[in-house]
Amino acid sequence: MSLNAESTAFRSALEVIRAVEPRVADAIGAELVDQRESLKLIASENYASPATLLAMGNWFSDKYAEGTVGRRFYAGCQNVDTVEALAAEHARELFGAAHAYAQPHSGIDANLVAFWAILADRVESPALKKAQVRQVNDLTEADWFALRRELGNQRMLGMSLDAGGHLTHGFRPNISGKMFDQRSYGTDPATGLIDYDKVAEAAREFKPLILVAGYSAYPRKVNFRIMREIADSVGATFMVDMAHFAGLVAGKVFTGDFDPVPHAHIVTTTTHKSLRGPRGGMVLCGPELADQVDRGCPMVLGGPLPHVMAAKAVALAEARRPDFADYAQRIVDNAQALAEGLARRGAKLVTGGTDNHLVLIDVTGYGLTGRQAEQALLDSGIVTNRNAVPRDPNGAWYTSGIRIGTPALTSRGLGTAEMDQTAELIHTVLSQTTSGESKAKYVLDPALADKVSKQASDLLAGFPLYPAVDLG
Ligand code: DSN
Repeated sequence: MSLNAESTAFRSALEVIRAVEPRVADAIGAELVDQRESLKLIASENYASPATLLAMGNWFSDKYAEGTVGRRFYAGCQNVDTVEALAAEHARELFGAAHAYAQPHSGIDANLVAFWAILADRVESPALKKAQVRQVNDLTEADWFALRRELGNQRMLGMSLDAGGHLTHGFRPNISGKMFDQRSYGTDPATGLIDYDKVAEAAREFKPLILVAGYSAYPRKVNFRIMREIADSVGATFMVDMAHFAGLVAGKVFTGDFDPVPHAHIVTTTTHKSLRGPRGGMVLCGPELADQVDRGCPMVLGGPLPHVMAAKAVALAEARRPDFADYAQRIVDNAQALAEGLARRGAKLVTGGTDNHLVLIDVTGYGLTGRQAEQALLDSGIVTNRNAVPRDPNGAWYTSGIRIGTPALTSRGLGTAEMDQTAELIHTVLSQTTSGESKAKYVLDPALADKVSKQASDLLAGFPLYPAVDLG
């Protein structure tokens, strides 16, 4: 797409919106300004391409398409079939998966599809077979009652939240914690790394139906070959949630033992983090679970979003291009440069560094809580999020960590030299901030915050965001 065409497309869209509700057009414009001017270091965010963004804003949004490609509960889905099939084809080719399901609206939805596919395969199907019926409606009341109890009485082993695991991996505030009897594996207190012997021990004791690997705040690689061996040793289904690092898998930075696709029975992801697509989710699996996964809608998902699946197809096509591998490698190079820059200046990092896209700073080294540090950085034009660190003394709300990630700034073109400058800005703010009278209060000289904001925006000026888009 030429720069002129992009500019015209976005400007025209805003004019059309402005004619109906100008405040929405203004908010969209203001969001672009904010994203242009701040150092976006939230590890789960990115900047989707203009083609991906534009694929979402159209009449596909108007179409109902429950079911799957070629097997819908609504008529007239031929064009939805085209984009859903394209998204799945690109995903299969990109990740080397036998089957791909492009409908989940988010990561939690993708995980719910996976959990219920596993439960259907491991619990429901054997019960139907035993009762010699084809489907649940044919069960007697007594058998149905027994099956419901059995479905609700299964075990999951996943990474603990404070070690970097995700809420949807069986934690009580999330539906997964209400569905499963969950136990967690953590990280080694000395190294901060996953101790696979301890995971194996927990699996032997707990005998989970599902072993989950994947994280949202663990700055290291996971050996999925070893995790699969552990799952096999106890008869568990091995599920990987690669939402955070899907872009690194797609870009072949994570290969061999560190690529989850050949090792897991089922893999879930979001499409908008390091993969740089539209907001949404996806499930990959082998042929054994494919039929159950395809029942995701209407099993746990509402009607598919064809406009988002169109955008997934576009973004996955982009990720199949050779330059995406270069992008993925630069994400990790940048994260390592940022980690080294911070550590050199005295920051305390969980595990001492990173080999993926994220860095976790333990801000107790600066005498701050995560909440204080997050706000002080935000005042200074640096957008991050607070995050628990292993065995966090400040709990999940205030926390003791700041999670930073490089997918977005790498998309914008910043490199390792700029990461060192970014480390300097972060260290300057954190070392000049002091704790206030509560875990949320802090003291930072506003003149310093303004100075750093200006330095951040000067740093970004050389890397224009959506350069074609001139909102006037
Ligand atoms: N919200 C995502 C993240 O920030 O990691 C995961 O749910």
